[in-house]
Amino acid sequence: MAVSIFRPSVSHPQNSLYSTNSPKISSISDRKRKSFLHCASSDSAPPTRQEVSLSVGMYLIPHPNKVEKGGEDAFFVSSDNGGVIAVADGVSGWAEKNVDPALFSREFVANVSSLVGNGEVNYDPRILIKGAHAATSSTGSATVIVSILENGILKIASVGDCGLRIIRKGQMIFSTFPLEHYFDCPYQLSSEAVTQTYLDAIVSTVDLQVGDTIIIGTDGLFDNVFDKEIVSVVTEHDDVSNAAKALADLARNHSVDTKFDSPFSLEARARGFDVPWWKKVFGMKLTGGKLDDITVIVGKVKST
Ligand SMILES: [Mn+2]
Repeated sequence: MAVSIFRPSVSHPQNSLYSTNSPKISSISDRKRKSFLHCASSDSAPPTRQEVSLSVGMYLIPHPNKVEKGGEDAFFVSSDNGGVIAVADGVSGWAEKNVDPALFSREFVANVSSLVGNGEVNYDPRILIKGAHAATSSTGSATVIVSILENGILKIASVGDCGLRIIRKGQMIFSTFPLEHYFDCPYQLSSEAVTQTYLDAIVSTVDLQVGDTIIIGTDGLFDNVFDKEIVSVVTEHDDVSNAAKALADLARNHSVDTKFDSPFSLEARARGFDVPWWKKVFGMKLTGGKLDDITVIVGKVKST
């Protein structure tokens, strides 16, 4: 098992997925409050928001067959510009065309890191996706999610089935929902003209409160772990790094458990996929988790 951390400061973006034995914690400051207040219109009082920051823990467990290359998920966590988190999941089908699915996701995430702080992005996660997609020259495709923290507000843009959850006082108060063409074929950004763009991103904004916990992950997490399990794991672990590891470990355990009735198998049956009729006669049904790369990022909202 390895923790892979994308470090944006290195100069060769495609080789910048590093492994380490200890999850990294970084503090993200929401530093743009002054300019926000400055820009507020004078005839309405600016909202008095508490200045907040995030403590972030992260954990990645590659697919068992992709451990050596570090999997095909990629992520970026920034301490610049009020906090940017980006996760991309390289679409594995490209391997059938002799294309490494990790190239597109890693380059996309490296391009997000280069664009952070660019004035044109202007705290808009959709524009950040647009720029990073345009700058990505690798062949391939990826599902992506980008969140930007500004003035206590989390702005989220998602293309495909990466996800984000927010837990407040033991309750899940926000969840993204996946977009897909058909079962197991998510919306995705790609090197081909026919697929989705930033215009297809689902955009949300959430007013954060101190104490909120944000969970961002790839489908390797959400296909294998139910929301109610996410709530209980997060509630049990105060430390964000421990929470990220515990969620990733749970997702891995479920992904290799052929008896576990996972979110993925429930969804598959709901879409009409199941064991043959003669197995149903014996009370059998399609179960099991989904083997995949598992990326989990947990952020806890703190007052600065
Ligand atoms: Mn995946």
